[in-house]
Amino acid sequence: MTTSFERLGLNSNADLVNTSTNMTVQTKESTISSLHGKTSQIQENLCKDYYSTELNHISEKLQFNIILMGSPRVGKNQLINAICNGENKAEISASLNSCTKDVTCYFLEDNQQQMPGVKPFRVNFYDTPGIESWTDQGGTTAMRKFIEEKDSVCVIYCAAPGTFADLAQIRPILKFCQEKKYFELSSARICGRMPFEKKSFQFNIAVCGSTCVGKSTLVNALCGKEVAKTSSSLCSTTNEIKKYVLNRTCQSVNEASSSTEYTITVWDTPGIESWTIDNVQKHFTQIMVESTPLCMIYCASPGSFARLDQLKWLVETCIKSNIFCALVCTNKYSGGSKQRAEVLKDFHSLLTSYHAMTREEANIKYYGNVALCTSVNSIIYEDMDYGVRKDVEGINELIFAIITSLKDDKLVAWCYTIAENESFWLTMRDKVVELFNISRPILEELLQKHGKDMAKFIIPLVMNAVFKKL
Ligand SMILES: Nc1nc2c(ncn2[C@@H]2O[C@H](COP(=O)(O)OP(=O)(O)OP(=O)(O)O)[C@@H](O)[C@H]2O)c(=O)[nH]1
Ligand SMILES: [Mg+2]
Repeated sequence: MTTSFERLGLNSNADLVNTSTNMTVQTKESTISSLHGKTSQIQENLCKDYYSTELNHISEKLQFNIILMGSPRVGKNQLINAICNGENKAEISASLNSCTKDVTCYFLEDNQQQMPGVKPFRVNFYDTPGIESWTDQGGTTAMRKFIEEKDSVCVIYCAAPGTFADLAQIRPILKFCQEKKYFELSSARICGRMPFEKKSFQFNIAVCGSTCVGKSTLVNALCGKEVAKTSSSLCSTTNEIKKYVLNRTCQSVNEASSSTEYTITVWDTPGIESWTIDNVQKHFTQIMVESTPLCMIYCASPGSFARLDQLKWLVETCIKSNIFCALVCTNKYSGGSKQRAEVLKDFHSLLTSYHAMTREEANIKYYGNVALCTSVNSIIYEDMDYGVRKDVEGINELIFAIITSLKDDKLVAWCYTIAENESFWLTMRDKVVELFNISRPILEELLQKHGKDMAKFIIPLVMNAVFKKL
């Protein structure tokens, strides 16, 4: 295995100075015992906490990358062989010339600690050429890139007494590793860093718009259950800011007893059309800025009244704070198609002043990863007088569009928000699978086992896919 490291040729013997007193050199014994301890612990925890089928899927791809750095002939290859239980994996040379001219990969499959049904882990050792002979910037930059690319669990720096090492080159790399926590042999890194480092996450979603446009109905349609109270009377149901708290627990894979709590608060707000802009700012600054929602959903229905100055302030505030905006024409059949088109036109012209429209798909206009607008029918629409009946429309598409627009932990929180929406997971399953590149055989197996309760296993698969990309 080779990479594009730039080598300038070896330094002459005259350059050799003893700098080893300033460096930390890990002994073979401590490295070996640390590695064995950690791998078996990780394996045990995975077995306890994960579905076995999913575990198989993960462990198929489960690889630890360890990068060895240091000057030539300081015993990096010897160390690899020692860690690999004395197997002669890495080439050793007695000659003065370094053996390692390019990055070489040696691997160790942990076949000693196999458990029934668990595939062995693979540890890749990347033996890198001595960095003291690289051009200053080229060497450290290439090494940092390589460490990041390999997402290594550990970087071992080797130096032998009496050899030369340029600390000016090493320090930035060690600092980089420290910042990225590469020195930690952390099992959390197997499935990604983010979700398992923190123990609880708080997320918010703000839903706003004028009175009786279908805000609460949309919240229920998105969540797939009745969380918000709705009313068909002329009187407004939501006369104060209401919050619906959804608590989800995600089983952690790195500590048997621990789990990560996701708390998602949906803020269902009263109609704001009669509020002064000062009031809008006062109430929403608290929701928008202090709790930075992962998404702001603004609702307006055809023929309803909405204040564009309020909407403009909301959108602007969100965009500044990196809050995704979904402008939704709710209860789309309640007014004529002309009114519906007008609402969408207003949304479009407002959003284009912040970001150009990037695509239109399934009746959804996207404005980069900043905003979208669409129209939905959250519940069946029936007009007996005219014999009109319309099914629910656009909800699954809206959920999926938000999935494609969010990233990382916000995306996971959104998935948890709509976790109980069976209709979404069933209808949009193939799209979700395709988007996150989820293995179909694994999915089929889980489907057969767990049937309808799909969110329970599809969300961990999504999480796995999301955090692997970090
Ligand atoms: N058919 C149909 N009816 C809807 C839709 N959205 C809302 N409605 C109806 O419109 C009425 C008002 O809906 P709500 O969800 O309570 O509206 P809201 O915006 O939350 O109202 P307030 O909280 O009072 O401001 C209810 O009778 C809903 O059933 C929709 O998409 N389709
Ligand atoms: Mg309401």
